[in-house]
Amino acid sequence: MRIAQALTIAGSDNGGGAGIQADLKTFQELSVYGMTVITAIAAQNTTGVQGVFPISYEGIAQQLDSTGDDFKPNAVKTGMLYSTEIIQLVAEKWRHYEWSNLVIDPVMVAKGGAPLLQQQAIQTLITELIPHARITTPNIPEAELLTGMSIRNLSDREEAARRLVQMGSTYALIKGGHDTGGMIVDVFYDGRSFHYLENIRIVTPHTHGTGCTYSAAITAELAKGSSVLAAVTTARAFIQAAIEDELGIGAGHGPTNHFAYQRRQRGER
Ligand code: PXL
Repeated sequence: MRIAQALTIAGSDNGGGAGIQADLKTFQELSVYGMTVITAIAAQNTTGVQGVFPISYEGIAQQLDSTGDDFKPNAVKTGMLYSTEIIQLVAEKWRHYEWSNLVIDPVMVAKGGAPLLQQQAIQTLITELIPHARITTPNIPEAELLTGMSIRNLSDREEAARRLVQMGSTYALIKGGHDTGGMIVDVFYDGRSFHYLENIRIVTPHTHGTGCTYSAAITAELAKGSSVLAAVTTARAFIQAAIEDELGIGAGHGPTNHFAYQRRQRGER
């Protein structure tokens, strides 16, 4: 049996709830072999980010080459890319190795406000990487920065999704978690029509790594050959379970429960 393989190009979260740690756990839970290219190391816990240490350009370039020269990932996800130079490097290697199924989680700031992408790099993300994306998955604040529009209601979310597709992302997912309602509505756009993924909001502080986990689940499903809508639908159930079955780890914003979805599938809940 040939196992589906996925690569994440992202930052490290020593606390294990976000970044490459969340991605690998999610890939594993969804039966996908995971690989990593680490862009930066964040020092953090559930109370905040204490430091961010970028990996050298050469260090990232060699990780990409070592991966691309031997492995053939079926899907690739990007998380924290940090700088213009790293985004340009990833775009160059993307073309060189002819990878497919790029999932862009346009990570910009950590929950406490620590910057994970330099301000001037947003434009590079738009011009260099988004045109290669199979799907781009911003939350509302990220979608506002990418599109330059303010997003207040559902039709704004639809317009933001249209703009991401105009930028060259084949599909777009605008996540509704930063809205305030009791229902969270994620807007999915395939270039022609919209689909709405609606879920009840779980009131909990334990949402650290939600965006990473959600986009990692999409990447895993794409690696296995799912359609993009099917991948997003499964990933939405994965993240909902991970938020509902909270682990209660740490004194602040704890991680989501990466075990929850498969435990439910096995009837263990
Ligand atoms: O959730 C965004 C994110 C992504 N990647 C890394 C992070 C965080 C948030 O803290 O630390 C490495």
